[in-house]
Amino acid sequence: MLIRDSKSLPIVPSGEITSRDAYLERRAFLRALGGAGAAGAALALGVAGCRQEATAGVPEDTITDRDDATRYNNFYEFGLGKEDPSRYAHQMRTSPWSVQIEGEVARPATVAIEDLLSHHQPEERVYRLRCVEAWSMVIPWLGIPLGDVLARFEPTSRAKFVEFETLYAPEQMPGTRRAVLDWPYREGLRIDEAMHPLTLLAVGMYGDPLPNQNGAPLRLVVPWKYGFKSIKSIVRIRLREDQPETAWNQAQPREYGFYANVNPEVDHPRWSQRRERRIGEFRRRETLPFNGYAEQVASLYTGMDLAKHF
Ligand SMILES: Nc1nc2c(c(=O)[nH]1)N[C@H]1C(S)=C(S)[C@@H](COP(=O)(O)O)O[C@H]1N2
Ligand SMILES: [Mo]
Repeated sequence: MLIRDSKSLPIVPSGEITSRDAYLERRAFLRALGGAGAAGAALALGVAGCRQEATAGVPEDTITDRDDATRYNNFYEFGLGKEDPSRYAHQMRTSPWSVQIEGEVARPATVAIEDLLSHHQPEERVYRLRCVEAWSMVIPWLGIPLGDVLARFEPTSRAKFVEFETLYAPEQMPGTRRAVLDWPYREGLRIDEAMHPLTLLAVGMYGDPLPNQNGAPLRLVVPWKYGFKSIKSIVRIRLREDQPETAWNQAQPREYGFYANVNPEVDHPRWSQRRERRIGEFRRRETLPFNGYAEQVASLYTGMDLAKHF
């Protein structure tokens, strides 16, 4: 299986896995998820796999400080400031939580999150996260390939796209009292993007369950796309024949495309995407095509004009 093969392991090149000791102390959470064995294997592969992928000329990646990843966030349902989510997201009730899976599937269902997760072994994946605002981080996620989850509900032959929806609970989400976006936050993927083995449904990070500000209890992670595609706190997954409307594309269609693949050649109308600021670093980095995952995903877009379908 692709993700168990150290050569294709979707891990960023990293000299030092700085918080490795911290992970080893957090086995209890992994065990609770039923994935102690799998997570152990992923850790070992992660350390070995990193070295092989280091490429000449590209500075090595180091895992972002956990405090940065949990205090510098975008989660507009809790406000526009980077520290608003860590300040206010505790107001979101994440238990009980269920996810509605509907549309073009043979077995639509409303599933409690515990049931959804009980069929899968969470894995650790260290991914770069590149925000469209030109900052980036490197985050060790715990999650399940989205494709494995979708397969259980049996997508029909008409399922060409997947639409996702975040919880919309104004009394718990002070940011939704302003019409910054047309709530609920919605995102979408083409079905082949959704089924791609890099695409993750994350339930944890840094060896712990997801903090609310990072999208507890369940969020999408699509590492080769700008961060706004990685929708947080998901309550609905709808398979569809037609391309869904997405919240950011609806708000600013010229600035936020449906595809949103990380691309140094296509500037945001208001700033360049050629470089990025890695949180915790001083010098800016070159933006990598598909955020460094071109080898794994470029073939999904063969024949497409990526400046037009940005
Ligand atoms: N529901 C929801 N999901 C969201 C957002 C949001 O405002 N609301 N922001 C997105 C953006 S712009 C980014 S960069 C990432 C940030 O994820 P992080 O805070 O875990 O680093 O979440 C994405 N998912
Ligand atoms: Mo973002």
